[in-house]
Amino acid sequence: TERMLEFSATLDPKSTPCNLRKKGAAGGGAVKAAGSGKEWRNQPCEKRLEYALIKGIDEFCIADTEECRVSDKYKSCLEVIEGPLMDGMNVVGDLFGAGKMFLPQVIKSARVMKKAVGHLIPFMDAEKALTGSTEASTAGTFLIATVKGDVHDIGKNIVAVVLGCNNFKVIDIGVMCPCEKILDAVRESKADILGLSGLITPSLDEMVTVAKEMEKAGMRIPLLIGGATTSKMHTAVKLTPNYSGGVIHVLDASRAVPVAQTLLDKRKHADFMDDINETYAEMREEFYAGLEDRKYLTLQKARATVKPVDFTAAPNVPVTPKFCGAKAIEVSIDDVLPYIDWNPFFQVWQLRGRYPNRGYPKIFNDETVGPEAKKLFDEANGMITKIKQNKRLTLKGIYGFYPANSVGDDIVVYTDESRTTTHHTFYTLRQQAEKDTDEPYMALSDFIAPKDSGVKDYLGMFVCSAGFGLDELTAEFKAANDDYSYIMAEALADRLAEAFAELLHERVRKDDWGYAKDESFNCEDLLKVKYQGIRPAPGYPSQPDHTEKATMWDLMKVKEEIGVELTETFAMLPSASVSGLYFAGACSEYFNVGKLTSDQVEEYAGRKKMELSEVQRWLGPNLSYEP
Ligand code: B12
Repeated sequence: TERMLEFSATLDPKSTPCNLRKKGAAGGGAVKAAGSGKEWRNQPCEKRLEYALIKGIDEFCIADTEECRVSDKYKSCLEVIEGPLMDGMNVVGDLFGAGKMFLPQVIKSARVMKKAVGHLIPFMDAEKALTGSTEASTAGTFLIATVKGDVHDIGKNIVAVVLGCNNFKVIDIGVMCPCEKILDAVRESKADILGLSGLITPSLDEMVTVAKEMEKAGMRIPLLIGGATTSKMHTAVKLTPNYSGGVIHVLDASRAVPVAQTLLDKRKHADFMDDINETYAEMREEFYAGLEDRKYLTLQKARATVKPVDFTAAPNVPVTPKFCGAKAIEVSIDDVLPYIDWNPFFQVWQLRGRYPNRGYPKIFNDETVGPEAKKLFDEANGMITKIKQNKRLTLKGIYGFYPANSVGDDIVVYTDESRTTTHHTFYTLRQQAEKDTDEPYMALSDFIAPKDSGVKDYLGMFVCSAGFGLDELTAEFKAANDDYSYIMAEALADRLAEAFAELLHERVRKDDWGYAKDESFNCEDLLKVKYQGIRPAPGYPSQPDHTEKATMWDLMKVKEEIGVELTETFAMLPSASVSGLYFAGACSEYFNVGKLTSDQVEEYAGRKKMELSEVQRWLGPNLSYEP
């Protein structure tokens, strides 16, 4: 109950007890609506609430809750919550667990629940004054946080709502949480479980810090790990050995519930943890055996595999961009709409079509998820229209081109066309894991003409954000207890940021850099990367080092020009932002740097003039060895 009270603390003032009815008076929720699709309104109020919770209909929930409250059946508001409302939510939880309800529906159910509970709060306060406590049982207290430096919110929010629907008291302490803040919050809230979330790789290391500190502090509560960058392997290898209270990696929101329930069930906890620990121990063995088995080329040998590109002959002759330096731009939502890739949007909502209806738009034909996917898509477009009309989001970006050449595995950027003074240097990493083929072992620098070739080449870069205005928008949804719209707005801003990057890249190819003036691809082709050139992002597989973003920020004065900032672990704020480098050459392609050996890491640290230990920390997931 406390959880719901907190959920509803900021509820719309409409639900103050101004239209208080006398006990026993009719609630007025039922209507004569035969044949109107509202026959469910003729059922008793408990059944109506259950129906509304399952269907996510919030239209009548306050009237129906009020009817329960004033009926003689319930002695207190608490009984209404623990009775009909929790009963309805239990059905929702069961249906979701059984795969019969989908995530968007569950999040709408949570919205109904919050509104209903929010209506009861003022009455509960009055009851509390009379009778003392309004404490009720919960499934347990779950504290959730995104670790220091990371701005990941959406996955964390989804997990929080789904756990809330299953009667957990969820305390969400937000994003960018330093270790001390997390530990203090655990102590203060007497949390039963701690959940950590992270989107980018530096967060993996931060999670290790939290695990170690929990151990030092003698904590015993289970630690749940989730978020796109996390994995079962990382949890098994890096986290479990550092915390003896139990660490479990959880793949998605639906799995978070049974895991949390099992952990808090005294009869099941020990067996469950034994099982997890056994699996993770096996994984650790596999991991360390793999480290020994894998073969790598020395950096020197890897470099020797590179076949020189003739940058003086077609199609590799560099094209001179229209300008050098950086330009800030603003685009409209209408500009980017045609470039949206809707597939990750459906992934956020855990809606997956089955073959042959896998991706968008075929997902709408899927027998199981099709109708829900279509409804979600329509609602997403409805929200986009409102965001446009009310000018709620601003899309700001910056992009630039610079005279550049490669020098070994580095890319030097010159102050001007005279190419005499180095302005900045980008450092790239080369593949070393042995291949079965005679393919070269690539580094991004291979795609830029070497300095000693005398060829004038260029490097481009960009930062795109669709997150300006998002915090204000989501704060309004949060205040209205509308998690569905909150998560929807975040998911859409992410889509707009990526669509912006796609649009800008096309403009760059066709116009500003103009190396593919006659290109003519539809959106599907663009998303399949049929065009010439690449835009690898620091953090993506061909450049796993997030610190390289700092060079882009410095060169283009990103923060000063458009206001996108970097956190201490190089996440971007606002969170709905993407950044990357542009390589124009026909020879450029995406690849995965993969694992690196110490010879390269040591050399890389020397080139970057960084402490080896620091470089090893940033490149943690890419090390083929234990530092
Ligand atoms: C969509 C996406 C984006 C979006 C939005 C990201 C966001 N805010 O969530 C945008 C386009 C903005 C983006 C940007 C970037 N991204 Co991105 N992105 C993705 C992508 C494709 C999907 C992530 C996603 O949103 N999934 C849907 C959400 C709902 O799922 P989720 O976060 O995983 O959460 C679920 C579970 O993990 C779990 N969960 C989450 N937290 C918790 C916590 C607990 C306690 C529990 C129990 C469970 C749990 O439940 C959630 C719900 O089911 C992934 C690749 C992938 N397939 O995962 C890359 C990925 C996460 N991105 C990555 C990177 C590098 C970036 C950028 C740094 C790239 C760049 N230079 O521009 C930026 C960083 C943004 C920033 N602000 O700093 C990397 C991160 C790894 C790394 N190397 O650091 C990934 C893994 C891609 C890759 N393979 O390299 N990205």
